[in-house]
Amino acid sequence: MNNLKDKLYSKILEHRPRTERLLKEHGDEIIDQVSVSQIIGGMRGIKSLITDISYLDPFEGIRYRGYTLPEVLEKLPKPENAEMPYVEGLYYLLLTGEIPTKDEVESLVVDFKNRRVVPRYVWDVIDAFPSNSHPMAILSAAVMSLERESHFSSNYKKGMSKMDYWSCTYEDATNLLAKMPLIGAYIYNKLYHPEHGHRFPDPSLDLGANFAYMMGKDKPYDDVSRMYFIIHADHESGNVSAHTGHLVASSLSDVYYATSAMINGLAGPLHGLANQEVLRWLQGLKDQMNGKIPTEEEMKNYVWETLNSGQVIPGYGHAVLRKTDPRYTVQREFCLKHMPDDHLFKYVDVLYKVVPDILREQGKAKNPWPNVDAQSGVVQWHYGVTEYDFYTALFAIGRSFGVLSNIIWDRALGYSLERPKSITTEMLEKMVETKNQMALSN
Ligand code: CMX
Repeated sequence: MNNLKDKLYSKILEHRPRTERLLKEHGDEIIDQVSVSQIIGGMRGIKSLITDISYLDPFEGIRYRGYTLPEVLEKLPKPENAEMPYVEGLYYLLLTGEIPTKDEVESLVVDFKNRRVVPRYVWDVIDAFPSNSHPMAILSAAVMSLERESHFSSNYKKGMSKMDYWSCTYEDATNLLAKMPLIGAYIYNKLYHPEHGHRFPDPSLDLGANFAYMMGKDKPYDDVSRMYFIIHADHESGNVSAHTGHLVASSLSDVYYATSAMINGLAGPLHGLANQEVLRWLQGLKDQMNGKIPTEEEMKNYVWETLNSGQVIPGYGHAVLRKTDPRYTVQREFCLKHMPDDHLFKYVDVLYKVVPDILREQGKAKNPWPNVDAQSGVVQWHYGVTEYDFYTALFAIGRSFGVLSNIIWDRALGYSLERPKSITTEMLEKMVETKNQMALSN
C-alpha cells in the first residue's frame, strides 16, 4: 500500500463510528423543511447531502477541508520554482483532510506517474469522433471507454465485501485521475493542433507540468494548469457535476460511469460551459468594437442588449454564492501579476465594473457578482489556448479530483442509493389547499 492509501484507511476507520452514531442515535431528527418553491425550483438550498471534502459558504466561498483557496495555494507543497502547488497534493488534502509534507506529495507524484498509461483503444475512440465534435462529448466517451479497466466492477462480480468497496474505488479513481490530463491534451491536439502529433508523457514532470508539456505550452502554463485544476476541484456536493457523480455512483456504478456522467452535467451552459460562453460573448463585443476596449457606457449597452434579448450574462450569478467568487479572485490576482495589459483582461475588468449594478437594477439575479467562469477563459486565451470550446474540458479534469474523492468516501461510509420521492402537481396542489383550509379553520 502507498502512504496516501494507508493514511486514508486510518481516516476512514476514525470516521465510520461518527456516521454510525448519527444514524443510530439521531436518525429521526428533522434538519430542514421543504417549500413548494424549492420543489419546483431545482431543490435550491435544501440540506439533503453530506460531504466533508468541501463546504461552500455563500459569502466566503469555497473551503476545501476547512481551508480557503488562498490557504490551500499557500500551504500545499510546490514543485521547485513553481508558483502553484502540486495538484497531486490537493488530492491528498481532499482525501485525508491533511496538508501533505513534501515527501508525501513526492511519493504520490511517483504513484500518479506510474498510473498514467492510457490504453491504445482510448486514442482510437477519440480518433473516431468527427473533428467538429465538442471536446466534452469526446472526453465523456473516452472516460467511458476505460470502464473495462474497473477494479471495482471486476471485484464486485467476485463477491467483494462492502467494507472493501472504498479500496477498489480508490484504485479506479487514482488511475482515472492520472490518465485524464493525458486524454484531455490528446483531445486538444487532435481537434486543434494536429501538428503537435501524439505527445507521450515526460516522466520527469508532475501532473501540472506534464499537462502543459503535452498541450505544447511553455511556462508558466504549468502553473496555470495547476491553478486551474485546483480551483475547479470541488464546490460541495449539490452542484450539477458533483451531484451527478455522486448520484450515479450511489447505484454502485463504478467511477468511469460516474465521471462520464458528471462530465455530461458539467457541459451545460448554466454550469461549466459558461467559461466558453463568456469568451464567445466577449468576442462578439470585440468584433462589434473592432478590437477597441469598450468604455463603461459601451459595455453597459452590450450587457443590457444581452439581457433584453432574454439571455443571461455568462460568468455572473450563482445558485449559492452571494459575493464575488474567490475562484474568480484567485485568477484575477494571477492576471494582475502576469498579464495586467492583456487586451481581454481589460474587457473583463470593464465588465466587472458594470455588470453587478446592472443585474441589481434588473432585479432578477440573486447574486450580481462574477463566478469562476467570468475570468478563467481569459487566462487560457492569454497563454494561447484560444479554442474556447476546450475550456470546459479543463474544468472537467479539475472537477474530477473533487468528485472522485467524494465517491471514494461515499463507498467508505456506505452511503445509500439516492432515491428522493417525487409527487404529482395535483398532489402538491391538494397539499397546499389542505394546509390553507386547516389554517382558516384554526
Ligand atoms: N444574467 C441574467 N440573469 C440572471 C443571471 C445572469 N448572470 N443570473 C441569474 N439570473 C436570473 C435567472 O435566469 C433567473 O431568472 P428567471 O426568474 O427569469 O428564471 C433569476 O435571475 C433568478 O436566478 P437566481 O436564483 O439568481 O439564480 P439560479 O440559482 O437560478 O441560477 C445560475 C444560477 C448560475 C444558473 C445563474 O446565475 C446563471 O444563469 N448565470 C449565468 C451562467 C453562469 O455563469 N453559470 C456558471 C455558474 C458557475 C458554474 O457552475 O460553473
